[in-house]
Amino acid sequence: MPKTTWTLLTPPNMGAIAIIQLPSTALPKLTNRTMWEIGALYLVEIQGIDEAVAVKINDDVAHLMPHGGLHILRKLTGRFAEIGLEQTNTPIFLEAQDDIEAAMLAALATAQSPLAVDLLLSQPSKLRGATATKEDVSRATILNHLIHPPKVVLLGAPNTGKSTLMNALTKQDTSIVHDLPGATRDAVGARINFAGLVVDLFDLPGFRETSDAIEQEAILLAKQIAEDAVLTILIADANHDWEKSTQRQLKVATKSDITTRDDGDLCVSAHTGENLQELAIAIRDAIVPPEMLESDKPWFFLDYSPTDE
Ligand SMILES: Nc1nc2c(ncn2[C@@H]2O[C@H](COP(=O)(O)OP(=O)(O)OP(=O)(O)O)[C@@H](O)[C@H]2O)c(=O)[nH]1
Ligand SMILES: [Mg+2]
Repeated sequence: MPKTTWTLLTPPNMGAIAIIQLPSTALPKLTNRTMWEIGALYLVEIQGIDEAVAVKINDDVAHLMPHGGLHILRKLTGRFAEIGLEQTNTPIFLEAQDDIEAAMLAALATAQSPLAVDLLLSQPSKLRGATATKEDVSRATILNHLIHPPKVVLLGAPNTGKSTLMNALTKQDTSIVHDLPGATRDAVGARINFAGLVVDLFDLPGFRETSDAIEQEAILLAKQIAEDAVLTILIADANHDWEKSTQRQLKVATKSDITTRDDGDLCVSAHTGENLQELAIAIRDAIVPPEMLESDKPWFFLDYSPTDE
Protein backbone atom coordinates (compact mmCIF):
# COMPACT_ATOMS: atom_id res chain seq x y z
CA MET A 1 0.00 0.00 0.00
CA PRO A 2 1.26 3.55 -0.68
CA LYS A 3 3.23 4.93 2.28
CA THR A 4 1.31 8.20 2.27
CA THR A 5 -2.39 7.30 2.18
CA TRP A 6 -5.12 6.08 4.50
CA THR A 7 -8.57 4.66 3.75
CA LEU A 8 -11.69 4.48 5.84
CA LEU A 9 -13.06 0.93 5.45
CA THR A 10 -16.30 1.51 7.37
CA PRO A 11 -19.12 3.84 6.15
CA PRO A 12 -18.36 7.56 6.57
CA ASN A 13 -21.01 8.05 9.24
CA MET A 14 -21.43 7.34 12.92
CA GLY A 15 -20.76 3.76 14.01
CA ALA A 16 -19.59 1.90 17.11
CA ILE A 17 -16.13 1.33 15.68
CA ALA A 18 -14.39 2.74 12.60
CA ILE A 19 -11.82 0.67 10.72
CA ILE A 20 -9.02 2.59 9.08
CA GLN A 21 -6.44 1.08 6.76
CA LEU A 22 -3.09 2.82 6.81
CA PRO A 23 0.61 2.13 6.24
CA SER A 24 2.27 0.17 9.06
CA THR A 25 4.96 2.85 9.28
CA ALA A 26 2.30 5.28 10.54
CA LEU A 27 1.56 3.25 13.70
CA PRO A 28 4.52 4.41 15.85
CA LYS A 29 3.96 8.01 14.69
CA LEU A 30 0.32 7.98 15.79
CA THR A 31 0.43 5.97 18.99
CA ASN A 32 2.32 5.54 22.25
CA ARG A 33 3.72 2.15 21.09
CA THR A 34 7.03 1.66 19.29
CA MET A 35 7.29 -2.16 19.06
CA TRP A 36 4.73 -3.82 16.76
CA GLU A 37 4.55 -7.55 16.26
CA ILE A 38 2.80 -8.63 13.05
CA GLY A 39 -0.67 -10.05 13.72
CA ALA A 40 -0.89 -8.96 17.38
CA LEU A 41 -3.77 -6.77 18.57
CA TYR A 42 -2.82 -3.82 20.77
CA LEU A 43 -4.87 -1.34 22.73
CA VAL A 44 -3.10 1.95 22.07
CA GLU A 45 -3.56 5.61 22.81
CA ILE A 46 -3.77 8.17 20.04
CA GLN A 47 -2.76 11.11 22.10
CA GLY A 48 -5.50 13.64 22.77
CA ILE A 49 -7.97 11.80 20.52
CA ASP A 50 -8.96 8.28 21.55
CA GLU A 51 -7.95 4.81 22.63
CA ALA A 52 -7.98 2.39 19.72
CA VAL A 53 -7.34 -1.21 18.86
CA ALA A 54 -4.61 -1.57 16.25
CA VAL A 55 -2.98 -4.38 14.33
CA LYS A 56 0.03 -4.46 12.05
CA ILE A 57 -1.12 -6.90 9.37
CA ASN A 58 2.19 -7.01 7.52
CA ASP A 59 5.15 -4.69 6.91
CA ASP A 60 3.00 -2.58 4.59
CA VAL A 61 -0.53 -2.49 5.94
CA ALA A 62 -2.07 -1.89 9.36
CA HIS A 63 -5.60 -1.43 10.66
CA LEU A 64 -6.53 1.11 13.29
CA MET A 65 -9.91 0.71 15.00
CA PRO A 66 -10.94 3.73 17.05
CA HIS A 67 -14.47 4.50 18.22
CA GLY A 68 -16.63 5.44 15.25
CA GLY A 69 -17.88 8.86 16.41
CA LEU A 70 -17.75 11.58 13.76
CA HIS A 71 -15.87 13.89 16.12
CA ILE A 72 -13.10 11.31 16.56
CA LEU A 73 -12.90 10.71 12.83
CA ARG A 74 -12.63 14.44 12.20
CA LYS A 75 -9.80 14.77 14.72
CA LEU A 76 -8.02 11.74 13.27
CA THR A 77 -8.27 13.17 9.76
CA GLY A 78 -6.37 16.22 11.06
CA ARG A 79 -3.75 14.05 12.81
CA PHE A 80 -3.23 11.97 9.66
CA ALA A 81 -2.64 15.14 7.64
CA GLU A 82 -0.07 16.29 10.22
CA ILE A 83 1.99 13.14 9.68
CA GLY A 84 1.70 13.43 5.89
CA LEU A 85 -1.09 10.93 5.15
CA GLU A 86 -3.71 11.71 2.56
CA GLN A 87 -7.16 10.08 2.43
CA THR A 88 -7.98 7.81 -0.53
CA ASN A 89 -10.91 5.56 -1.27
CA THR A 90 -8.92 2.56 -2.44
CA PRO A 91 -8.88 -0.20 0.15
CA ILE A 92 -6.30 -2.95 -0.18
CA PHE A 93 -7.84 -6.43 -0.05
CA LEU A 94 -5.08 -8.48 1.52
CA GLU A 95 -7.02 -11.71 1.15
CA ALA A 96 -7.30 -11.26 -2.64
CA GLN A 97 -5.29 -13.68 -4.77
CA ASP A 98 -4.87 -11.21 -7.62
CA ASP A 99 -6.14 -7.87 -8.99
CA ILE A 100 -9.31 -9.43 -10.40
CA GLU A 101 -10.26 -10.83 -7.01
CA ALA A 102 -9.41 -7.52 -5.32
CA ALA A 103 -11.66 -5.67 -7.80
CA MET A 104 -14.41 -8.22 -7.14
CA LEU A 105 -14.13 -7.75 -3.36
CA ALA A 106 -14.27 -3.97 -3.79
CA ALA A 107 -17.45 -4.33 -5.87
CA LEU A 108 -18.88 -6.76 -3.32
CA ALA A 109 -18.26 -4.23 -0.54
CA THR A 110 -20.43 -1.64 -2.29
CA ALA A 111 -23.03 -3.84 -4.02
CA GLN A 112 -26.54 -3.14 -2.74
CA SER A 113 -28.50 -6.08 -4.15
CA PRO A 114 -28.42 -9.51 -2.50
CA LEU A 115 -28.47 -11.00 -6.02
CA ALA A 116 -25.03 -9.50 -6.65
CA VAL A 117 -23.28 -11.61 -4.02
CA ASP A 118 -23.07 -15.08 -5.58
CA LEU A 119 -22.72 -13.64 -9.04
CA LEU A 120 -19.75 -11.45 -8.08
CA LEU A 121 -18.07 -14.27 -6.15
CA SER A 122 -18.14 -16.44 -9.27
CA GLN A 123 -16.62 -13.78 -11.57
CA PRO A 124 -12.83 -13.97 -10.99
CA SER A 125 -12.47 -17.40 -12.62
CA LYS A 126 -14.59 -16.25 -15.60
CA LEU A 127 -12.78 -12.94 -16.01
CA ARG A 128 -9.19 -14.17 -15.89
CA GLY A 129 -7.87 -13.85 -19.43
CA ALA A 130 -11.24 -12.74 -20.84
CA THR A 131 -11.70 -9.80 -23.19
CA ALA A 132 -15.02 -7.99 -23.24
CA THR A 133 -17.12 -8.33 -26.37
CA LYS A 134 -19.79 -5.77 -27.27
CA GLU A 135 -22.40 -8.12 -25.87
CA ASP A 136 -20.43 -8.42 -22.59
CA VAL A 137 -20.39 -4.63 -22.28
CA SER A 138 -24.14 -4.29 -22.75
CA ARG A 139 -24.80 -7.16 -20.32
CA ALA A 140 -22.53 -5.47 -17.76
CA THR A 141 -24.48 -2.21 -18.07
CA ILE A 142 -27.56 -4.09 -16.91
CA LEU A 143 -25.93 -6.30 -14.27
CA ASN A 144 -24.24 -3.24 -12.77
CA HIS A 145 -27.71 -2.27 -11.51
CA LEU A 146 -27.09 -4.98 -8.89
CA ILE A 147 -24.25 -2.83 -7.53
CA HIS A 148 -25.74 0.67 -7.86
CA PRO A 149 -29.53 0.76 -7.34
CA PRO A 150 -31.29 2.01 -10.48
CA LYS A 151 -34.14 4.54 -10.40
CA VAL A 152 -37.68 3.30 -10.93
CA VAL A 153 -40.68 5.64 -11.00
CA LEU A 154 -44.41 5.30 -10.44
CA LEU A 155 -46.12 7.41 -13.08
CA GLY A 156 -49.84 7.90 -13.36
CA ALA A 157 -52.73 10.35 -13.26
CA PRO A 158 -53.60 11.96 -9.89
CA ASN A 159 -55.56 9.75 -7.52
CA THR A 160 -54.74 6.43 -9.22
CA GLY A 161 -53.14 4.98 -6.06
CA LYS A 162 -49.41 5.56 -6.61
CA SER A 163 -48.68 6.65 -3.04
CA THR A 164 -50.80 3.89 -1.56
CA LEU A 165 -48.84 1.38 -3.63
CA MET A 166 -45.54 3.00 -2.59
CA ASN A 167 -46.54 2.64 1.07
CA ALA A 168 -47.58 -0.96 0.59
CA LEU A 169 -44.20 -1.71 -1.05
CA THR A 170 -42.16 0.08 1.62
CA LYS A 171 -44.45 -1.33 4.33
CA GLN A 172 -44.64 2.09 5.97
CA ASP A 173 -46.16 5.55 5.54
CA THR A 174 -43.55 6.84 3.13
CA SER A 175 -45.91 8.92 1.04
CA ILE A 176 -49.08 10.92 1.78
CA VAL A 177 -52.29 9.24 0.64
CA HIS A 178 -55.51 11.18 0.12
CA ASP A 179 -58.75 10.75 -1.77
CA LEU A 180 -58.31 14.21 -3.30
CA PRO A 181 -56.17 14.30 -6.45
CA GLY A 182 -52.84 16.15 -6.13
CA ALA A 183 -51.96 14.74 -2.71
CA THR A 184 -48.34 14.11 -3.65
CA ARG A 185 -46.53 17.36 -4.41
CA ASP A 186 -42.88 16.29 -4.34
CA ALA A 187 -41.22 13.14 -5.59
CA VAL A 188 -40.76 10.77 -2.66
CA GLY A 189 -38.05 8.12 -2.92
CA ALA A 190 -37.32 4.93 -1.00
CA ARG A 191 -34.76 2.14 -1.41
CA ILE A 192 -36.61 -1.16 -1.79
CA ASN A 193 -35.49 -4.77 -2.28
CA PHE A 194 -37.58 -6.28 -5.09
CA ALA A 195 -36.97 -10.04 -4.93
CA GLY A 196 -33.21 -9.55 -4.57
CA LEU A 197 -32.79 -6.45 -6.71
CA VAL A 198 -32.52 -3.22 -4.73
CA VAL A 199 -33.89 -0.13 -6.51
CA ASP A 200 -34.62 3.47 -5.65
CA LEU A 201 -38.38 3.73 -6.18
CA PHE A 202 -39.91 7.19 -6.62
CA ASP A 203 -43.53 8.10 -6.10
CA LEU A 204 -44.07 11.06 -8.42
CA PRO A 205 -46.81 13.67 -8.26
CA GLY A 206 -49.42 13.16 -10.99
CA PHE A 207 -48.43 15.45 -13.91
CA ARG A 208 -51.31 17.87 -14.22
CA GLU A 209 -51.90 21.44 -15.41
CA THR A 210 -51.61 23.78 -12.47
CA SER A 211 -51.22 27.50 -11.85
CA ASP A 212 -49.40 26.89 -8.56
CA ALA A 213 -45.75 27.86 -9.16
CA ILE A 214 -44.41 25.50 -6.47
CA GLU A 215 -46.36 22.54 -7.86
CA GLN A 216 -45.13 23.39 -11.38
CA GLU A 217 -41.54 23.34 -10.09
CA ALA A 218 -42.12 20.00 -8.32
CA ILE A 219 -43.60 18.52 -11.51
CA LEU A 220 -40.54 19.67 -13.48
CA LEU A 221 -38.24 17.98 -10.96
CA ALA A 222 -40.36 14.83 -11.09
CA LYS A 223 -40.14 14.80 -14.91
CA GLN A 224 -36.35 14.90 -14.60
CA ILE A 225 -36.39 11.87 -12.27
CA ALA A 226 -38.77 10.09 -14.68
CA GLU A 227 -36.29 10.70 -17.53
CA ASP A 228 -33.41 9.14 -15.56
CA ALA A 229 -35.41 6.07 -14.57
CA VAL A 230 -34.42 2.67 -16.02
CA LEU A 231 -38.02 1.51 -15.61
CA THR A 232 -41.29 3.42 -15.53
CA ILE A 233 -44.18 1.77 -13.76
CA LEU A 234 -47.27 3.19 -15.41
CA ILE A 235 -50.14 3.29 -12.96
CA ALA A 236 -53.83 3.45 -13.85
CA ASP A 237 -57.06 2.58 -12.09
CA ALA A 238 -60.37 1.87 -13.84
CA ASN A 239 -61.14 5.60 -14.11
CA HIS A 240 -57.93 6.88 -15.68
CA ASP A 241 -55.92 6.20 -18.79
CA TRP A 242 -52.25 5.21 -18.87
CA GLU A 243 -49.79 8.11 -18.98
CA LYS A 244 -47.68 8.29 -22.12
CA SER A 245 -44.03 7.36 -21.69
CA THR A 246 -41.32 6.39 -24.13
CA GLN A 247 -39.23 4.75 -21.38
CA ARG A 248 -39.06 1.01 -20.69
CA GLN A 249 -42.31 0.36 -18.89
CA LEU A 250 -44.48 -1.97 -16.90
CA LYS A 251 -48.24 -1.28 -16.87
CA VAL A 252 -49.78 -1.85 -13.45
CA ALA A 253 -53.51 -1.48 -12.88
CA THR A 254 -54.31 -0.54 -9.28
CA LYS A 255 -57.31 -1.02 -6.95
CA SER A 256 -58.01 -4.58 -8.17
CA ASP A 257 -60.17 -5.04 -5.06
CA ILE A 258 -62.71 -2.69 -6.73
CA THR A 259 -62.29 -3.40 -10.45
CA THR A 260 -59.70 -4.92 -12.74
CA ARG A 261 -58.62 -4.00 -16.26
CA ASP A 262 -57.03 -6.31 -18.78
CA ASP A 263 -54.87 -3.91 -20.80
CA GLY A 264 -51.95 -3.90 -18.34
CA ASP A 265 -49.19 -6.32 -17.35
CA LEU A 266 -50.51 -6.85 -13.84
CA CYS A 267 -53.50 -5.91 -11.63
CA VAL A 268 -52.64 -5.17 -8.01
CA SER A 269 -54.38 -4.00 -4.88
CA ALA A 270 -52.38 -2.07 -2.32
CA HIS A 271 -55.28 -2.52 0.09
CA THR A 272 -55.43 -6.33 0.01
CA GLY A 273 -51.83 -6.98 -1.08
CA GLU A 274 -53.01 -8.90 -4.15
CA ASN A 275 -50.17 -9.47 -6.64
CA LEU A 276 -47.62 -7.33 -4.79
CA GLN A 277 -45.14 -10.26 -4.68
CA GLU A 278 -45.69 -10.78 -8.40
CA LEU A 279 -45.11 -7.05 -8.95
CA ALA A 280 -41.76 -7.25 -7.11
CA ILE A 281 -40.66 -10.11 -9.36
CA ALA A 282 -41.93 -8.36 -12.50
CA ILE A 283 -39.94 -5.22 -11.60
CA ARG A 284 -36.78 -7.26 -10.98
CA ASP A 285 -37.15 -9.25 -14.20
CA ALA A 286 -37.88 -6.13 -16.28
CA ILE A 287 -34.61 -4.54 -15.10
CA VAL A 288 -32.35 -7.60 -14.87
CA PRO A 289 -33.76 -10.44 -16.99
CA PRO A 290 -33.48 -13.89 -15.33
CA GLU A 291 -31.44 -15.32 -18.22
CA MET A 292 -28.80 -12.69 -17.52
CA LEU A 293 -28.57 -13.74 -13.87
CA GLU A 294 -28.25 -17.37 -14.94
CA SER A 295 -25.74 -16.72 -17.71
CA ASP A 296 -22.31 -18.39 -17.44
CA LYS A 297 -20.71 -15.53 -19.34
CA PRO A 298 -18.38 -13.11 -17.52
CA TRP A 299 -19.72 -9.96 -15.92
CA PHE A 300 -17.32 -7.07 -16.45
CA PHE A 301 -18.64 -5.37 -13.33
CA LEU A 302 -18.44 -1.59 -13.20
CA ASP A 303 -15.40 -0.39 -15.07
CA TYR A 304 -13.48 -3.56 -14.47
CA SER A 305 -11.59 -4.70 -17.53
CA PRO A 306 -8.72 -7.20 -17.39
CA THR A 307 -7.29 -5.56 -20.51
CA ASP A 308 -6.64 -2.40 -18.42
CA GLU A 309 -3.94 -4.22 -16.48
N1 LIG B 1 -60.00 0.33 -2.91
C1 LIG B 1 -58.75 0.78 -3.08
N2 LIG B 1 -58.49 2.09 -2.99
C2 LIG B 1 -57.23 2.51 -3.19
C3 LIG B 1 -56.17 1.60 -3.47
N3 LIG B 1 -55.04 2.31 -3.65
C4 LIG B 1 -55.37 3.59 -3.44
N4 LIG B 1 -56.68 3.74 -3.16
C5 LIG B 1 -57.38 5.00 -2.84
O1 LIG B 1 -57.23 5.90 -3.93
C6 LIG B 1 -57.14 7.25 -3.43
C7 LIG B 1 -55.89 7.92 -4.01
O2 LIG B 1 -54.76 7.25 -3.53
P1 LIG B 1 -53.30 7.89 -3.58
O3 LIG B 1 -52.38 6.78 -3.25
O4 LIG B 1 -53.24 9.13 -2.78
O5 LIG B 1 -53.20 8.24 -5.13
P2 LIG B 1 -52.00 8.97 -5.91
O6 LIG B 1 -51.92 8.34 -7.27
O7 LIG B 1 -50.80 8.96 -5.09
O8 LIG B 1 -52.57 10.45 -6.08
P3 LIG B 1 -51.76 11.83 -6.28
O9 LIG B 1 -50.73 11.93 -5.22
O10 LIG B 1 -52.83 12.84 -6.15
O11 LIG B 1 -51.19 11.82 -7.67
C8 LIG B 1 -57.11 7.13 -1.90
O12 LIG B 1 -58.42 7.42 -1.43
C9 LIG B 1 -56.73 5.70 -1.66
O13 LIG B 1 -57.23 5.18 -0.43
C10 LIG B 1 -56.49 0.18 -3.56
O14 LIG B 1 -55.63 -0.68 -3.79
N5 LIG B 1 -57.79 -0.16 -3.35
MG1 LIG C 1 -49.68 10.49 -4.37
